[in-house]
Amino acid sequence: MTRILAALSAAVCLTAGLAAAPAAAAPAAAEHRPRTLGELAEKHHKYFGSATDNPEFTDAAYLKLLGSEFGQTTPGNAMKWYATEPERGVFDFTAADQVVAFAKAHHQKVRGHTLIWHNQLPAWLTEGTWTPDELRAILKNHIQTEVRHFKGQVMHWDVVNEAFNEDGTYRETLFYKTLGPGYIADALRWAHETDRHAKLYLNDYNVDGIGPKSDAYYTLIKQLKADGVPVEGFGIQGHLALQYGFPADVQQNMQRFADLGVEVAVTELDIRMNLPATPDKLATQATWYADYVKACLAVKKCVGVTIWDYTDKYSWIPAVFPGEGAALPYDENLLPKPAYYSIKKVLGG
Ligand code: 9MR
Repeated sequence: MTRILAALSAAVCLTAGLAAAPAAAAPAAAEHRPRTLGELAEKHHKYFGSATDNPEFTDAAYLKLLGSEFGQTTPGNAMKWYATEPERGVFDFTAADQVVAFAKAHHQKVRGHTLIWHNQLPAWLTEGTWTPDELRAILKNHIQTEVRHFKGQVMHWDVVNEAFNEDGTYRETLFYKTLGPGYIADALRWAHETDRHAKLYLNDYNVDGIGPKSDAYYTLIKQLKADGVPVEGFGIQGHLALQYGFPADVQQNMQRFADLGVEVAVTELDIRMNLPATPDKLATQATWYADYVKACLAVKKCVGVTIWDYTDKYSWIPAVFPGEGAALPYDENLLPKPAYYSIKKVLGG
């Protein structure tokens, strides 16, 4: 059909004495450029993104793909407390600004990660002793200064990261121990006061399916909503491992949060395996990636998927799980793996 139309239009142009080639060639060229994961996801009104980290910014080949293939990015470390407030009251947004500037230059959305987490805190904070009033003031200042700095540039904030244990009890962090569970509602309110447009998320791992940990978030978010606290999203990290099986009920779990009135995002997807990677394992990994993305596509309020960096060259896995790796859709040479093609297919590419 396209060919017939092109031929017809060429004939018409020729008859009219006009140059036919540019008119016919332009749409053909556009049609043949393969769609990126970001563009394909956009057709579903979702984003497909990748985390990144500042040391990778010296790798031109890496940056080229980061900037072209993905519609969203998350700084993997640059927005964490140790990086942004290395001394009490002294803020440094240099690293995070670098990521945000890159995202802006490549028309990418940015997820802000993370305002409160028990890891990667500066020594001045963990080594100090604080009264509840002092810690509350420190927390409020940290949240509001960071949110203000990125106002208008960050679409989501992971306001609190990893607040629960596996059994659904509160994690005994500095914040919980000093302030009690109310620190979560306070943090959400302080962030919302500063940026009314950024969507405020709670984010965790091992909450892919229905179980004690995701139940704890379900109960908490329901209560926060009932209390009028500005929680607007649930972030499912999605750090999976082939040896533990694909989590059950991913779509149903997303849907129950959507039904509570919050949006859902897959925030840190990666699927590791025991090395060496074999064709069989890579094929299973490809199916898992596709199934995970499919679950998000099936839930209207699942707004997008972020992989926790896109290449095995820069994955966090080998350093933390010795003997495991190959977790991302591109290999260490930045070549697409079966998972890349399976994601693309599910997105309609
Ligand atoms: O990708 C991050 C890695 O570079 C850091 O060394 C690590 C420190 O714990 O944190 C990684 O990102 C984590 C994220 O912030 C929260 N969810 C788990 C991620 C993997 O550890």
